[in-house]
Amino acid sequence: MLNIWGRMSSINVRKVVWCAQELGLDFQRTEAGGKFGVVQTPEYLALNPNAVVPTIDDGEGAERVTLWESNVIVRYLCARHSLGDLYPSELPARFDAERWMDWQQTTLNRASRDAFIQWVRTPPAQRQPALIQASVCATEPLFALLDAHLATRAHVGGERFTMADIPLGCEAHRWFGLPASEYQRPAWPHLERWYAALLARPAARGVLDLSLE
Ligand SMILES: N[C@@H](CCC(=O)N[C@@H](CS)C(=O)NCC(=O)O)C(=O)O
Repeated sequence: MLNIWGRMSSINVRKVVWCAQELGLDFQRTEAGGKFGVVQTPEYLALNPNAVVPTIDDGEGAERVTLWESNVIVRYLCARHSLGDLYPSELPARFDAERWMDWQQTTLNRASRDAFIQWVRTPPAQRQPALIQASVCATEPLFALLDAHLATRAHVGGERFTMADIPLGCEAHRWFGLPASEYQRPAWPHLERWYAALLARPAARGVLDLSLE
């Protein structure tokens, strides 16, 4: 049984839950992080000394794996359960997927985070418009880049769905879910077509259809 710790309001937990659902895994999720606490307990810190979510525990005996870092967890689950499909076995396809996953974590997420935190998690009176503006200015060209990439392929890694679609799909979910009263995003037709295809995947239910609250 795969154990996942983390609250569904976290983009990083959503990646792991969606991945487990894509793979048809039997899993148990324990609420942790945010209002649920747990992450500062000695038991949790022994699993993840960063005191953040998600964390997983999987397998038994010599096969047992305890992991943190959401994109690494997605890689691990796909490698273990979907080698040659969600986890490409050919090196060019694999590292293309890896590259986009790192780009999500190090570039797109870093740019988009402030707009999300300010518009979704911060009361209006405490918001900092300069932070929002800088985040929007940094993020829109990145989504435009992804839109251009998707103009010539159905999914991030090519024609088929791979592990790379999961972190980027979760990032699109968060940006597309920004309050319409505050933000109108530019038209990104290829990105929107790709995102609609992700939303239609049965395994994305309970993840991409969640509100951001
Ligand atoms: N790079 C880490 C980031 C993990 C992270 O920052 N998680 C946030 C939620 S998205 C967290 O645990 N915040 C503290 C909390 O929820 O208590 C990953 O991808 O797993």
